[in-house]
Amino acid sequence: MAPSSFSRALLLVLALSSAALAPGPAGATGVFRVRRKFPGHGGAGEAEERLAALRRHDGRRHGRLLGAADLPLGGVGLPTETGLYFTRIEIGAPPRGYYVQVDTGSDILWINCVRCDGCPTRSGLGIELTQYDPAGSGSTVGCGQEFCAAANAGVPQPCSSESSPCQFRITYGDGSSTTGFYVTDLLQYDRVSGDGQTTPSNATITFGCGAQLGGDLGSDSQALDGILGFGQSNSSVLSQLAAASKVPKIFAHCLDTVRGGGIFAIGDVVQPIVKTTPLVPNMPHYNVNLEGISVGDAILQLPTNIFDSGENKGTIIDSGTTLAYLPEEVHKTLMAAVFNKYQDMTFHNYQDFICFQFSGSVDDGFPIITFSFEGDLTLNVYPHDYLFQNGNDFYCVGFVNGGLQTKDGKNMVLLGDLVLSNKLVVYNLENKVIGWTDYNCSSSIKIKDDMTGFTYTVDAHNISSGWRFQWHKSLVLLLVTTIWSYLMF
Ligand SMILES: *[C@@H]1O[C@H](CO)[C@@H](O)[C@H](O)[C@H]1NC(C)=O
Ligand SMILES: *[C@@H]1O[C@H](CO)[C@@H](O)[C@H](O)[C@H]1NC(C)=O
Ligand SMILES: *[C@@H]1O[C@H](CO)[C@@H](O)[C@H](O)[C@H]1NC(C)=O
Ligand SMILES: CC(=O)N[C@H]1CO[C@H](CO)[C@@H](O)[C@@H]1O
Repeated sequence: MAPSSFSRALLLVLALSSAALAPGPAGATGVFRVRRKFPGHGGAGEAEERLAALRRHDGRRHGRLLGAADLPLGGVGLPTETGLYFTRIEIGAPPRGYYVQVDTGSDILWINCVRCDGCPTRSGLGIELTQYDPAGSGSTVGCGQEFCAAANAGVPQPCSSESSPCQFRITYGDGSSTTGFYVTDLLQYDRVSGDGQTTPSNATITFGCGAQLGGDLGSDSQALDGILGFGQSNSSVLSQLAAASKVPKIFAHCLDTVRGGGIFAIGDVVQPIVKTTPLVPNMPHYNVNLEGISVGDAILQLPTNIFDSGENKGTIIDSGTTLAYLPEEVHKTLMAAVFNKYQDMTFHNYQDFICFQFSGSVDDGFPIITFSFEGDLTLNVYPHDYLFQNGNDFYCVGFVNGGLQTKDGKNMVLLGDLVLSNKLVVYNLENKVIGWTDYNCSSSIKIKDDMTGFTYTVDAHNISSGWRFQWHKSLVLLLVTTIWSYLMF
């Protein structure tokens, strides 16, 4: 199992430079749960051309009798709680259930497999972990199969025998990783079939079977059975369901920090209607063009082109990341504006977060931050969202100083759950736009079912009940992150 050659990896360096602040907050109560996986991808060029061809193929398919799917959500995306959102999927015949993180920042679905080396057996999230057995109804994908080439982003890899397993490897910068091979099996999902109702439905999908887990991914505190990538590549579950004419390439999430869980649905959302902004084309992630930031009524004075990060254009929208990451200059200017009224405030540096004592309502004491995007779309971030409470009258700022440094040394903005929560976010890959609106994530949305022409409500779920946060476990993944896939044989 020696690695052969790696595909060109986009190395993303998180510069974690926090101001020198007074240490030792009195009110702090524990270790924050922050997940920051953000994987990069192979180079553009060839890989993108291949993916573009696959997308054109998807666009040509006819007979649009597409249904909708409902994915029950659990978790709370706050650093003081689970720090992530997950869903439960069923795989195999007969089906077994697996808990997987929902992540719009990566592409493939992978789950831990039986006899997996280093995989967790218990989870601090209070869920029961299950390891997948490919010897059941699954079949191994050979490295000669088209899926393997597409999943490896078109980087030519030697393949000694057509039937040698198609390998995958995802590595995170803190040394955590998952390695394994692709298998094909039956996915059971809930097709939306009435108001608040679903019917079991199935589709054959290809996903990663994790054979070896290294580093913090295997630690108990935030352990899940795997990760369900909702990226736009041809290898994502969404693309596979769309290619099988099961669903349109449209999905939406509403991540609830008030009650936990929320809404995650695949299908054509008709209520609420959201304003949208175009996706930056040919990007491996969901990138949009950020044009400016306002604090209260004042527009932040920032250097022109600060949000134009060269080769990797735009701002990344990523549900698999807990916080929001800003380039140093943006962070500095933003913090100065937010705390403008409080010149005498004493700050504490707690696990690289800026924290402070405050009594009263933060919504009354602090301004709303508004991000403005191409096409007149705005994103309001309220004080109760960007200032998270960590003990009595003690708050920390969820904006992290240090963007994602790309190969060409430019910093990118990454917006995670901190700013995406309590909003309905719609990813319409058919129209290549993304949009959102403030929303009550404990309520419901309406989705049009092309199969019947009817419009159905999809309700919020919360599969985290019974779960209680355990403070003693530590997992802070605020490090260099990189990913690559390659063939091993
Ligand atoms: C998959 O779905 C088909 C048709 O919807 C159904 O006939 C079949 O029994 C399902 N298979 C399993 C294993 O659930
Ligand atoms: C959100 O929706 C839920 C369910 O409909 C309702 O109980 C709750 O009061 C709503 N919250 C707000 C703030 O309107
Ligand atoms: C969701 O789960 C959390 C954690 O178990 C629980 O506190 C909350 O009451 C649940 N919310 C609903 C609406 O069931
Ligand atoms: C996983 C998957 O659906 N792969 C598909 C990507 O697109 C090509 C070409 O259209 C299909 O042949 C693959 O099956």
